[in-house]
Amino acid sequence: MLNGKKVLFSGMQSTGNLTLGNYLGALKNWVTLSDEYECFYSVVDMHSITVRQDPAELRRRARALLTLYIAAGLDPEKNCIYYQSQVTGHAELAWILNCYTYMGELQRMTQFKDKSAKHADNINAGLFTYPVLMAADILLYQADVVPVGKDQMQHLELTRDIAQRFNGIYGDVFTVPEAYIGKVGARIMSLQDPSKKMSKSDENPNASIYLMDDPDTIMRKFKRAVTDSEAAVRYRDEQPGIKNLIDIYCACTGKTPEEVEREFDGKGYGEFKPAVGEAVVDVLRPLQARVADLEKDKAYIDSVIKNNAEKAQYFSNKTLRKVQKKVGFPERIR
Ligand code: ATP
Ligand code: LTN
Repeated sequence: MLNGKKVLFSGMQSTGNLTLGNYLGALKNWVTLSDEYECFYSVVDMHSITVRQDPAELRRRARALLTLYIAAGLDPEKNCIYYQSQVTGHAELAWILNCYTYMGELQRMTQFKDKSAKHADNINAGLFTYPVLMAADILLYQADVVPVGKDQMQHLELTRDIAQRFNGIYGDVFTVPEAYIGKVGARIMSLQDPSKKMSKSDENPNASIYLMDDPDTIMRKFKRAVTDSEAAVRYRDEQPGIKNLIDIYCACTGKTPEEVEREFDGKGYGEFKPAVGEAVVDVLRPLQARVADLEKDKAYIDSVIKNNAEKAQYFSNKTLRKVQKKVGFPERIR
């Protein structure tokens, strides 16, 4: 508990440009959750370097992501929005937790297996201990809840195991976090292959709507979206492409799938696809405008970065000092 509220931690990597999936499946929910919880939302740039990055590009993207958090509606006075790399406790706690995590546990992580296959020329130790750094992120702030996608559940389970193991040895040091899984329907699929999720690392740019895409690009991508030959706007598993478009339309308009089926009853995809495109444009237009405004105010963003890094450092130090004492490091004299 912090200021009478439960603590929430989540983070996103600044690799690639954010997609509509990241927004509807994560960022939009973060904004809703920010009233109820004391929130820490990090740009996890230390995780990003587990795969090779261009330095200038990484810095630019990290700032763009932080700006987007604010543009999406996260008030940086109420939510701690900060760069992971600017708070020293993440690396320090990760080291300690490394010594309480078994090789076998990390070897079982499916993301490690997937990423090693994808980056066979760079299977570095950071990629292997990625989940330990993630555990440190969460445990540093004594987070009660962690909103994550299904793909991160295995990492969250490991975080809980590490926390319980540590608490078992040293007493109640860490809060054991719970996953917060968003509503169903928040999983947005690729526009080119509806059996895969929309992902910012997809090589085909037509598969994803990027949050900064202009209206013409958005309309074009929806027109080209892979559907089927049924020619009926029905919400069913046999029509995964259309089902995905209905999910997107619902997420952007607040309508239910039944309402959408009724609205487009007897109408073809030629009418439905542009309607989905327009609904998305209507959601992204104000978001893009806020990003543009924020980008003009460099001093404001700089002050958010500085103040929140200090705030995160302050809270994380409390946990870190406790942990350092428990494991037997000498007390710091200042
Ligand atoms: P990458 O392609 O780099 O693996 P990604 O686009 O799959 O990235 P992540 O960085 O893994 O996204 O995830 C950031 C957040 O966005 C997570 O909370 C994840 O659950 C959510 N998310 C990612 N893709 C989707 C999607 N298609 N639908 C809903 N939520 C998503
Ligand atoms: N691994 C996560 C990003 C991430 C995270 C976290 C999410 C890093 N640390 C802590 C929640 C809590 C991802 O790739 N989506």
